[in-house]
Amino acid sequence: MIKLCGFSLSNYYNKVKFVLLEYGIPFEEVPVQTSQEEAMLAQSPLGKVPFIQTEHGNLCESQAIVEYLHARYPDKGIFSADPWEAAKEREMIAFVELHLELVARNLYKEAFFGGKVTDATKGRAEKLLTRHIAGFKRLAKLDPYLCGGSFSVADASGFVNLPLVGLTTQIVYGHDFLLEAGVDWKRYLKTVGERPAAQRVTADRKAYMAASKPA
Ligand SMILES: N[C@@H](CCC(=O)N[C@@H](CS)C(=O)NCC(=O)O)C(=O)O
Repeated sequence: MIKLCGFSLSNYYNKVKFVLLEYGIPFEEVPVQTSQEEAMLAQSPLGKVPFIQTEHGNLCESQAIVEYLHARYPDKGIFSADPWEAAKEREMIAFVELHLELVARNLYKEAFFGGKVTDATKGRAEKLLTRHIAGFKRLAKLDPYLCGGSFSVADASGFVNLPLVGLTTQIVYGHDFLLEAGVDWKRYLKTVGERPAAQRVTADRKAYMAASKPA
């Protein structure tokens, strides 16, 4: 059975977990923290989560994992059968992760971890996010799902990543760039959040946060 390694606060861990749950693929969770220790680097080359353990060995990078699951379980229909639809789902995932989340990530230190980022970092992230969110808005259907009227694998990524972008900009700049641009991620979250897979991901994330709070 596939072992999913990481922790329930990680957005990329939760993306893969969402996919495993949503498409009914059996898996086991193995709690692993990020680290730069040799033992961890031997498992995941950058010490990042998630990674999976399989009978073939380990695999990291959430999108590579999702692609592997799609190829290994072709009957599950993780990506659409139609090549165009499937390509649009991949495009959407790339947009959310590379152009939105990865840019916002430069600000997490200040948004969530009690640190500070430089004004230069803030300025650069603001410029990029403004441009990228406008592009995302041109692409995303949000009626109600990212790629249109039906849930797709892109929503596993949207569900875990869009709130981070909204919350980060709200905390760091005092306004939510997504909401301001007319991307109603809160409504989107409600819609996707009705799915049992999303509910499990959210419940586990909350439990993890509660357990990590100092007494
Ligand atoms: N591109 C990677 C990103 C994974 C990632 O950044 N994971 C974070 C946790 S959400 C991590 O391991 N951070 C620790 C580090 O960067 O050293 C993926 O899609 O899996």
